[in-house]
Amino acid sequence: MIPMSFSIEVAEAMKSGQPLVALESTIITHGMPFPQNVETARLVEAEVRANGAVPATIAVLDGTLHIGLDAAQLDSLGQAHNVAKLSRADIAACIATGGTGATTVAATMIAAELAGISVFATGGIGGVHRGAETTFDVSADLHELAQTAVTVVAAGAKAILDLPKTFEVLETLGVPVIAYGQDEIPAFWSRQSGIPAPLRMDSADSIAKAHQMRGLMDLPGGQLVCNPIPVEAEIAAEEITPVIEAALKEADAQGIAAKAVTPFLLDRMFAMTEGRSLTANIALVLNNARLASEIAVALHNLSHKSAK
Ligand code: PSU
Ligand code: MN
Repeated sequence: MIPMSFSIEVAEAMKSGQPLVALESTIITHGMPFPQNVETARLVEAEVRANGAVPATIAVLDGTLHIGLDAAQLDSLGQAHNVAKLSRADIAACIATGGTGATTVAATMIAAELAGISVFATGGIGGVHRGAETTFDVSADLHELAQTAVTVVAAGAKAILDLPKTFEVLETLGVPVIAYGQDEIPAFWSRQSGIPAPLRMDSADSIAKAHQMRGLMDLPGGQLVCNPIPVEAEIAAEEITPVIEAALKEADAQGIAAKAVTPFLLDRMFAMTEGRSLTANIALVLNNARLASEIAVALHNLSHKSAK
């Protein structure tokens, strides 16, 4: 048996058949500094509730896979040091050996599917890193989207990545990439990437129907919904690009590799923008939580209709 534990709120929601939205924990432990990380996690959960769904923040604590964290668990995770960053490769080993770890997009998708949760909100997914032609650094998030049936709402892939290569790989893997309400894929801190979106949808209902159709057709894998950051929180591409380039240069000079790359870059961007990158990151996560909740509610209504 998988040691799994459901928070009281999540257990109640499952019993009474309410829509749920999964949330990841790597953004808490490796994506934002304390105390903004814990504050943001709470705001995101509140945003999900305000939009008619129930939040399930996912993490591995002392060998148990938690679906939903209580206030004390969230607080201690947000302040803990040396928490593992778990992806598909290491989540089982962490549980089996009694470890503690935060779940990335890939690991959160795995846990959400195990728990029967179909919709997940995050900030930005991992992808193909710049220079991947020599480092081979491609996030496991991409392959997870190709095999696990969860709809992931993000503000695109993090702009520290090679975005054209990231979306090429998603196309190769057969992952539907849906821009919400615009024709271009958004670029995390900025609304535009210059990359045309393969699919565009303007309502949560359409996204829910597409999710349901993939299930009916037995197509494995999920969907990536790219929700642009709200206009008022955006950092224009001209402004953020030099900052990204400076952060990348530092990472290179210091020989930062593998799992450390994304947290290092986010942390340097935070320092170099005097916190603006973080303010934008918080705004986009909240915006994604809202859309994910609407999709979860729409999917819930669809499955009830088809059951009748
Ligand atoms: N989104 C954010 N901040 C983050 C992440 C996403 O706004 O820190 C995390 C996610 O957990 C994602 C991970 O899965 O970064 C990608 O890491 P890597 O590039 O090492 O695969
Ligand atoms: Mn990587």
